[in-house]
Amino acid sequence: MKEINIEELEKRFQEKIDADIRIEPKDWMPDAYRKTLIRQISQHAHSEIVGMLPEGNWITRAPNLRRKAVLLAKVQDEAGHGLYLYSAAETLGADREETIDDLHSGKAKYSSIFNYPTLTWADMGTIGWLVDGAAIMNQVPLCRCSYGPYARAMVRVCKEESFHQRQGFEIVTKLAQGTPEQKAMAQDSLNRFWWPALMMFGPSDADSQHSEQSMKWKIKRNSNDELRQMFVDVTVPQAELVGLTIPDPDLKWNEEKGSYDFGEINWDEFWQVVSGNGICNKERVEARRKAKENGSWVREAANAYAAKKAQRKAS
Ligand code: FAQ
Repeated sequence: MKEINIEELEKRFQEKIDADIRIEPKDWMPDAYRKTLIRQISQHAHSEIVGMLPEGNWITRAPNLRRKAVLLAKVQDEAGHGLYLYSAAETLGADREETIDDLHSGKAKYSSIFNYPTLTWADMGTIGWLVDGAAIMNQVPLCRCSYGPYARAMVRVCKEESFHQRQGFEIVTKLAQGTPEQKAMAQDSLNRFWWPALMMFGPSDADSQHSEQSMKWKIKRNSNDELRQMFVDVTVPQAELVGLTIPDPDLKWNEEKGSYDFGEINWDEFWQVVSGNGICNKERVEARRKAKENGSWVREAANAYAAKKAQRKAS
């Protein structure tokens, strides 16, 4: 039988990608493609799981039963997203236990946005509106990602994120149309979350290490700056509609471009947060570490039960 060399395999792989043919778990793929996907998907999974913490913090303090039920459902959805994503990473050979341990040791990244505190009820609105809004902008193109299990997981995730975005915008709208104190609370929340939401899209294209290769492999379909610009363009009119002000003195409609110009992101702050020095980084990782520790008796009991059952079956 004719042996196929690695260059030939890589060439055929890229041809499949160029023809928009999905890559599935048992297909041949370059090691670097597998590694990039495991990195991105596991970071994405961690973001969903850590992302439950800032909102989970407000479930007991939701202002009425309806708001509590909606917030509870939203936070549970995020847990589900994390689980689909850990499963998608497993289809590439990642070990779930090791992946989670990497989060707990501080080795693995997760989205910078979840290292900012949620100080008021208005933050529940702003997170849905801006954070889920940014997540959708980034994730809709991922539904066309070249790797099948990731792309398929994104379809359901995006549908749920869309509901999250609407519930957030509804909270913000209510507050912005409420008493002067409520409107001030919504504005203060927007002031604190606007710039961190823009940072969610990652470093500028000039500084993005992975974008060029990930776009060639059609893991990413748009660059970080393209998606950030699209997010600004859809979000500014929404703020105007509810009478809130985007905290950026350089924000200006550019007629020629047909989009908004906006101010410079504080990249020092971004890299500080990404490297573990944000306001809540330590607290977030500690909360996840403790959750694993507190649940160890359940896993031990389940394993002991499974072992006993297997023993009985064998005897
Ligand atoms: N935070 O070369 P690039 C959500 C890292 S889900 C932290 O541009 P890439 C749902 C990046 O990993 C939100 N780190 O990287 C929800 C890389 O480091 P590495 C999460 C960041 O991968 C809502 C380095 O910087 N979404 O919110 C960030 O091509 C509400 C260089 O960057 C996803 O994960 C950041 N913001 O592009 C839950 C979507 N940005 O790995 C609860 C999938 C960059 O070399 C409540 N991921 N880095 O050590 C992606 O689309 C991409 O991975 C990007 C980054 C766009 C995030």
